[in-house]
Amino acid sequence: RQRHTATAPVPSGLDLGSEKLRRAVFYVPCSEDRKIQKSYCSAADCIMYDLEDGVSFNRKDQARNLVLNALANNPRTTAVELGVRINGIGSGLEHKDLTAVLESPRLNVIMVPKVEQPEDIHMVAKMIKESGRNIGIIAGIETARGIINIRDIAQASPLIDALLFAAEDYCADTGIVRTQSRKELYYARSVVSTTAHAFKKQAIDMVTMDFRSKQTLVEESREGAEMGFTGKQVIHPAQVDVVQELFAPPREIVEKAARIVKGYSENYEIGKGAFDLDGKAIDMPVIKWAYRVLRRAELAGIQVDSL
Ligand code: 1VU
Repeated sequence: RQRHTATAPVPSGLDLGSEKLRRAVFYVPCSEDRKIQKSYCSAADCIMYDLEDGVSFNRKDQARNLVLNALANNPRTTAVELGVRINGIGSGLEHKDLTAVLESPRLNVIMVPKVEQPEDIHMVAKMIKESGRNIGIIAGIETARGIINIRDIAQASPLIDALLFAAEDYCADTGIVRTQSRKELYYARSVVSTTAHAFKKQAIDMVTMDFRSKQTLVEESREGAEMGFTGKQVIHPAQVDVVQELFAPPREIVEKAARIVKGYSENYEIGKGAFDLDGKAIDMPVIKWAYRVLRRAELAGIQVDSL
């Protein structure tokens, strides 16, 4: 893989080390052995074994047993992140879920659903710390209360590495009626994306529930990426590749970013901070954006040949 060879220093204040590949977060209901088997060949960046809403209430104990096998038997070792969505805080199941899944050496991340206040995270973070393990937390923002408390939730623990928005639960909580335009969700989605970036977390967008429609998936994925989300939840194997492609920077954007970084390097040599590229002014914010695009492209395995 070629890397850029700019002699100019990477612009200050740019934390590219926190960038991480987590484009598709793929829910696998842990009460269904066939789906667990299917997850073993998934190329999703993050497989999220589900103990919560994908599992009916009378299968919770069975799912808790199956999740340990699923984690142990998933044959992909380093290339995939393995997570578990536990039942919500206050459900009466969360403690049992956590105690069970923290036994697994394969667990990388825990998703806490329907987080409404920082205290919901504190108990999970405490149990992770006591286990002595290096496990991240994804905080699910799924209610109006979660939205208004999101700033405190994001700071509840350094273990939180992503905020996630769930549209269906948000509508269930508020009575909002979904429309094809998705305009009724823009505010909440923007709050989640903006807050995540403010605290250097990832932002994971809603599920496309119309899972047989590729067109809807493409539209929603493009829109989510444009709104600053770094990834998206998926519920069906056919959604994974589409989402992973659309949450990696497109080739033309990568090429443009590469030319900007190259131009930055050349102009740095002659002492120019701003320069003209194809009639567009390029200055420091654009250069920082270009570095971020190249880092994401590198993580997604996209070759940058023009450098
Ligand atoms: O070809 P096979 O029969 O071996 O496999 C089927 C099917 O079992 C498998 N598959 C999955 N495998 C793993 N994880 C999945 N999530 C998953 N979904 C399907 O793929 C093969 C083809 O499936 P299909 O096209 O025949 O689809 P089904 O009718 O079997 O399943 C459709 C649903 C929507 C029921 C299924 O995809 C599913 O259960 N998805 C997960 C739903 C879920 O987890 N919901 C909660 C999370 S979302 C949320 O909380 C926010 C609203």
